[in-house]
Amino acid sequence: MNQWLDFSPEVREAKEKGLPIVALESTIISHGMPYPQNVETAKEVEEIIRKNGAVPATIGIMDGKIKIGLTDQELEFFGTNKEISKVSRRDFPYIVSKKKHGATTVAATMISAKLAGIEVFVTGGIGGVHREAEQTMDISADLTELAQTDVAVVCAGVKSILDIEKTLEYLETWGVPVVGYKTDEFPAFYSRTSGFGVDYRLDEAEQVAELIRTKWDLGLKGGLVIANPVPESHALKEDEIEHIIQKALEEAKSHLIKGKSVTPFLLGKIKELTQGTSLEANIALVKHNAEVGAQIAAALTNNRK
Ligand code: PSU
Ligand code: MN
Repeated sequence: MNQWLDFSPEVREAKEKGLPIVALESTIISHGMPYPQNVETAKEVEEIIRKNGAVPATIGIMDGKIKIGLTDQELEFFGTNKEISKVSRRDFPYIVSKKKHGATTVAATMISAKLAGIEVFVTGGIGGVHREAEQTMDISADLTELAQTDVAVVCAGVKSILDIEKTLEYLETWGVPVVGYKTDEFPAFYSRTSGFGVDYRLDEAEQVAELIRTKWDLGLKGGLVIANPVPESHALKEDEIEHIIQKALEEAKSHLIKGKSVTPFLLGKIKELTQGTSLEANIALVKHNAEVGAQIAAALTNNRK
């Protein structure tokens, strides 16, 4: 298996010493945020993870190698190269066998983290069931990955470009626990609320670690969603963002956007229409997730000893 993986020296050392490690995705860098904020945020998020007692491992594919841990120079590469494709489970074997570069989505980062023996993964938002999925069948491969791959994903919920209710139904069907971290409500990325509850609320990283360990000890395969709301100081008004999302969805429809382009198109439109504020919220919530994810990873490591 290791022939595919290329560990950075920092992550390799952490593995040898049994230190807590947190995986990070590269699609958020290559396709989720503009330059230079994408690279700045990626570096700051890594620092936050280190400060909170874990080792960051940003994951991406370079020349067909699955890189577990990227140097600052490699982060810069993912943040500036326009040719890097978005890689989900479906795309993974092609990109690796052709020795190409690829930015890993939540699904592909989970696959890589599992191969590398990393249990906790921090991101901004996960993919989900799209609005009107009953017609388009557009359901993110992130959800089927959560159903089968043993990685806990810390996120700020899902953007309401998606159908949040259907996304939660899908996760229930596939047995993926949705935990609210210090919240009773499932957060909607830019806002702390969505109108939908979580399955279980937990208020301590140790409790989350215990739940994760118990799930896997019971032989219940698959991931978990740990939903951590955007900090109050950076939350956007729900009706404002809904208006913008409506507009983005209409444009996607009129441009006949399909398949893996849908999410990047919508993210790009939202960015364009909200200018600074949505990007600031995005950066703040990822940093907050990094703090919580590092604490959960540290608690999980203690839990195993
Ligand atoms: N949602 C966000 N920001 C993101 C993504 C989703 O709020 O950057 C990215 C993640 O990498 C996620 C992917 O895994 O989009 C989902 O794409 P799709 O809907 O095509 O599965
Ligand atoms: Mn899709």
